[in-house]
Amino acid sequence: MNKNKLDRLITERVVSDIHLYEEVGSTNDMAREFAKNLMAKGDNSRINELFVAELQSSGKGRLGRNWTSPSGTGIWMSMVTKLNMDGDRMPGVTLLAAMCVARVIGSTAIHTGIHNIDVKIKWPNDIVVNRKKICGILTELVSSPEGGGYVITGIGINVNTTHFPNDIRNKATSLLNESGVEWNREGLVVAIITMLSQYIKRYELEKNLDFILEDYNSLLVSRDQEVVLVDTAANLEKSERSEESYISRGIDNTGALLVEDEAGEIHRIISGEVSVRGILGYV
Ligand code: BT5
Repeated sequence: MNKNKLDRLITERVVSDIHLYEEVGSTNDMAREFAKNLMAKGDNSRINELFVAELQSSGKGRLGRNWTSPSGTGIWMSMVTKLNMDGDRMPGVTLLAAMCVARVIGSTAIHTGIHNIDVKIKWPNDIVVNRKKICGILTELVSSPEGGGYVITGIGINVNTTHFPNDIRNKATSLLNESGVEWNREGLVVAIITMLSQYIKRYELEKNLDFILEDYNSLLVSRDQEVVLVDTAANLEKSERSEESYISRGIDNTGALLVEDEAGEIHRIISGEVSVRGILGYV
């Protein structure tokens, strides 16, 4: 990744600094250490700081799962943002990040004349293209005992990746695989981080997700379709699916997913409690 092409983020004051690494364990862990150090020093001045790596040797998903992050082909990045809201609003940041990634991929495709990219959000933290996973988001909170703290927004995007390990080959894809052309990683980083920092500021002010609701729901995969709920605490590959199916009705302004049961009753699913699957598989 060419740092000069990311510098616009600094000159336009979107982020205060960018840390670019050839190899790290996990950019979320780097960002977390950084946030902890800031808190230990009592330094409240920095707002956004970005950590980007070419390769992650132990990229993380949720609940201890792995994130495959091969060298030079993807975007593996984490943004540290000073928390100016209650920690319990943090799951909303995951949805904002998903929205930004989906919108930026969609608009980049249009501007470059690529028409075979159908980008959707799989609530709460996946972006899928042509029904396969192209991006995952891992948001973490570093809170201080005195209140306040930092949000770490980790974003992993398979951009120009051509090979995936066997265990994810059927459900993972990349922008190159789907479009047949290489994508510019720096351009995507600049556009996503610029949009995300604007969205986070607006979320802090408005304290709810009304401002993205319609747009988000229009991008939601399986909307108005049948879904089943899977216990995330169990191993997803082995877990039993619930017998009952629901109709996905989109998110509300807190970020919860609304699902309708057979009796027409609406249930709110809070991010992290369950995984939502289409009736035929991953999407
Ligand atoms: C996620 O978790 O999807 C969150 C991934 C976040 C990755 C970013 S990269 C920058 C930052 N630093 C980190 O260490 N992490 C963040 P989850 O919903 O739990 O999905 C994990 C599952 O996705 C795995 O169990 C695999 O099945 C699948 N998977 C792993 N690597 C993948 C990849 N490169 N592409 C698509 N699917 C993948």
